[in-house]
Amino acid sequence: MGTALVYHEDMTATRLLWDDPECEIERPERLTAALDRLRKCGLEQRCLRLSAREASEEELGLVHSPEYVSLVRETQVLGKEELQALSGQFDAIYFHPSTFHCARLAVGAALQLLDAVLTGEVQNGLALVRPPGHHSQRAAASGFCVFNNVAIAAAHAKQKHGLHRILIVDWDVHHGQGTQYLFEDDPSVLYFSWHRYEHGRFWPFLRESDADAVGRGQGLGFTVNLPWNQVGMGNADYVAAFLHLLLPLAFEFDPELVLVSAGFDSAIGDPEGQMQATPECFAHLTQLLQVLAGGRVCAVLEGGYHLESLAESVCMTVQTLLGDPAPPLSGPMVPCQSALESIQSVCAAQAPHWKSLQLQDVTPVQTSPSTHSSEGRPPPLLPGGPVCKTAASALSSLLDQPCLHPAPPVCPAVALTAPDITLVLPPDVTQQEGSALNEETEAWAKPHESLAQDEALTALGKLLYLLDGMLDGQVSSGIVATPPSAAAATLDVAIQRGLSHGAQRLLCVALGQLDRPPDLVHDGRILWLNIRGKEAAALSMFQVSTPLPVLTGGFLSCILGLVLPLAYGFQPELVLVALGPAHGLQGPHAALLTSMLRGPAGGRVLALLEEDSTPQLAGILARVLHGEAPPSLGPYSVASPEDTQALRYLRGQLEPQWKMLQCRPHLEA
Ligand code: X5A
Ligand code: ZN
Repeated sequence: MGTALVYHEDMTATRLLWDDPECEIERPERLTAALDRLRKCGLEQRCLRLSAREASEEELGLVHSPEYVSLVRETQVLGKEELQALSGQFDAIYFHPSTFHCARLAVGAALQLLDAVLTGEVQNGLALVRPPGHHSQRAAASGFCVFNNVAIAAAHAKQKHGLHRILIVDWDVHHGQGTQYLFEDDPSVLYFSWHRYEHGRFWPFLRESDADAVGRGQGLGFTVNLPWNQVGMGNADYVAAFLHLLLPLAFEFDPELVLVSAGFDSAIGDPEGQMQATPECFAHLTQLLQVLAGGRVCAVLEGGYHLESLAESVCMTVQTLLGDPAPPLSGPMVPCQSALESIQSVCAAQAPHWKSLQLQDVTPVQTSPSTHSSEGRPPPLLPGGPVCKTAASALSSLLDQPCLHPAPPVCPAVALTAPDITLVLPPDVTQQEGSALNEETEAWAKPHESLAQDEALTALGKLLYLLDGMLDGQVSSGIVATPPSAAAATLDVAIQRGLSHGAQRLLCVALGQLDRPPDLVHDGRILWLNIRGKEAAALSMFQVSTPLPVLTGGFLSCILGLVLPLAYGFQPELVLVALGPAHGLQGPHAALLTSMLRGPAGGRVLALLEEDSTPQLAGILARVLHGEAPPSLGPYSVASPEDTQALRYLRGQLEPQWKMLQCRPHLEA
């Protein structure tokens, strides 16, 4: 399951033939710059290259009026003066004799991408197109857009593929008012757009771009506008908007497909957007969307006018679609007040329509919540015998698959350290017997009774070898099976090794009965997060414990509202995620958590699970660490009042120190 890249050179033909300072930024070099950079980075070669076809007039008719299609068709034979006169009838538009051809290729490219994804030929992909589409309306061109490429793709997905729930994420810096108008009463298309707004003082100057435009009729709540009222929004603002707003809605919506109106004028350097988000941020946005819809993500280029920034951001997007880990985000992860005000106003406007938002209207709760018993939880996963054999075969079949995309130089490794089998990738790591324990390591292991046996020590040696490989950058991620009684001890030794190796920030996410090792340093190098089914407590900003939510809704708000904001705020070099005794997680939930924890640490995630976990669990974790999409969680169920209360309490406690937890501005601001 690869990544498609859809393109046609003819789309470089359309260009501005007269003087117009507003339109001159939409140039052919936008496409060539992006494509050249994809080639230079070796990314184009890893994709399935598809040559764009022209959309048929019937396909254009899915969203445009016959009269408008005729009008555009007739521009093919007009002279320059006539083209200019006609262009003047629209807002920020130029026509060229090749416009009709190019615009039909742009739509055709989006449709080809969609068909390739929905027939299962590829997992995801990008269509590199001009002209862009999201400002285009039923009977009007606007903002460089002639036909609405993404809207036609959505209509086609409904009509030809029978889809019922399509999410459109418009991360272009302009409001895709065209797309909004086309679906505003349609509950089968959830349209999310953030955009430079400045209280209505930025193009296209529309009242209906504001947060209170939420759709109409049956479509109430299925239009989501996040207006940015200041320029300079950066990585923290974008990630916060995804974690606190878009993703809760998206999981509740449970889309079958994600379409991205992928404009890169929202990136740093762009003259239109004036924003600050770095190209890496688009890797993170992409990765955050890949956990939806079984990973079926179709990105279609919209704006992006700074050639360098555009090219780099396109590469980040494609690299992530290919499954590579996203590079860590730079800069302080602190959303600005204006961003928080915007996010808060959207939450307020949308809360009547979405259960997932009703819960998170956080009023800091300072009183201690009631303790939570673990009664009523699902039983732990059935013992499925040795984890290793099935995981090994899952992995080797993974490797045998004809790969459209040769893996990047740094691949995941898997060390399953049960006595009967060891499987470690890549091969140069396989040969190793694991590190011999040195004096230092033996001293760490000694106090732990559970590590007294040879087998446990051998397993430990392999884990430590893998850990070193990750810290040295030879391996990106891994899985280790620990002897059942030795999970806590193994985790303890792993942390010590990480620290002695010089790690400055280590995030431990411990699920189930795993206590924080007693002698651990308290100097901010370890962020310890225990999700286990007892009470909610923040002993310090680096030591947090929360009940294990039972229902999908509670699990999601825990991940999106607590774990990921902390992880993104901490910016760890490495994440240890340990599934300890009685972790109680279903495979899809464990896969989602593991997959999302790849984000904050540049993909460096080491998963520890007990040897007697189900084999399916190891296989599923191996696949997500390899960059595959986690399986869908299925229909949304609302969080329990206890889970909501615990989360509110913790957020109230931790928000002053961890700014990424905020989803509304300080009251005094
Ligand atoms: C697709 C896109 C921008 C139009 C700006 C007009 N259009 N001032 O980014
Ligand atoms: Zn734009």
